[in-house]
Amino acid sequence: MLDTLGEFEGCRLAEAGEFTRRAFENGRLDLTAVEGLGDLLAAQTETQRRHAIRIAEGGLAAKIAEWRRHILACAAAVEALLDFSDEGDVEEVALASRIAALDAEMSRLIAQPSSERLQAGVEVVIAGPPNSGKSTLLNALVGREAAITSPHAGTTRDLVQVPAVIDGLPVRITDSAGLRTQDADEVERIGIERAERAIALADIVLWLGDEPPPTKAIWVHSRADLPGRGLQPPECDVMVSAATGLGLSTLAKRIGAAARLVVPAEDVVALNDRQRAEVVGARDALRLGIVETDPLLLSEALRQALLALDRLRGASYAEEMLDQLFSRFCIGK
Ligand SMILES: Nc1nc2c(ncn2[C@@H]2O[C@H](COP(=O)(O)OP(=O)(O)OP(=O)(O)O)[C@@H](O)[C@H]2O)c(=O)[nH]1
Ligand SMILES: [Mg+2]
Repeated sequence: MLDTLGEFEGCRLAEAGEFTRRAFENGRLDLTAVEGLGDLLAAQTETQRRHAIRIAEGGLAAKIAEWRRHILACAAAVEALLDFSDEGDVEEVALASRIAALDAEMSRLIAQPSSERLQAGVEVVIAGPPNSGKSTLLNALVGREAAITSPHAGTTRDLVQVPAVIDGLPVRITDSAGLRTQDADEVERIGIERAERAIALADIVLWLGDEPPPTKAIWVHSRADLPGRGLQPPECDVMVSAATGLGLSTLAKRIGAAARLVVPAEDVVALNDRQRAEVVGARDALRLGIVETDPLLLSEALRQALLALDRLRGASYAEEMLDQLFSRFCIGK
């Protein structure tokens, strides 16, 4: 059917994201809504979907419109100051508090983790001494035999990384070589170095040792079905048995709670890195402006803030940036 249609003059397949691009170029969607739509198409978890929808439906666009309204009002007040400078005092106070409120709101958004954190997933590393049941726990958490397990200490050497969804959140779980200083051969020692690097970079460490964890971690008392291990030591956070499933759902909740601190909060508009850079630019311009005593310089600072917001909403943009953005879309979307 497509071949036949293609024989008509002027008839061709739509390009990736072409309909959305038209909507954008005709001013029906702003750039942030388009980015949100792109994230929505790529969303794999409920949390990603909710954040993407908020942006796609104009959550950020509405904020930008409000910020622009305030900045334009300030700019008008500054123009008035310039024209009638002898009666300025009252106006200046109102300006300062208005700009401080904008600064506070932008800073709140900037302080949130970026939405890229939601796409990459929260880094969870399983660590501990050899044979503590790390690989078995990984397999239990992801529901498949992702890593080799055996009674032989030193089984895992490479990092085994598995994307998963825990408690509705995207995570990447990494199983690592058991940490030990003695009896490790050369390959295992390389594995231990990798494990240590992974632990240092992790958002959340699950520590399966009987000794205290070397870093901040969720301390897991593992293999709780084995004789003599059926009681949770007071210093441990959770007791699990990968063999029987005991405690796995409690552990998942603990991981979820820790992961929620790393990703943007549920009820905020999460900025991506591009959006954050422009909001930072706008806020910093406002901050510079507010300390200016010369209304001309303040007026220029407000103009710079507006330009940053224009880049943010895509009123000015680079063609290559659009090509890159729309290449993520499916054909015809
Ligand atoms: N009964 C019982 N055995 C377990 C449990 N978890 C792991 N094991 C056993 O303990 C042994 C070691 O498990 P692994 O998961 O390979 O341990 P590991 O920490 O990954 O070990 P390395 O990769 O060598 O560092 C295996 O024989 C597992 O079957 C558990 O919850 N209950
Ligand atoms: Mg292992």
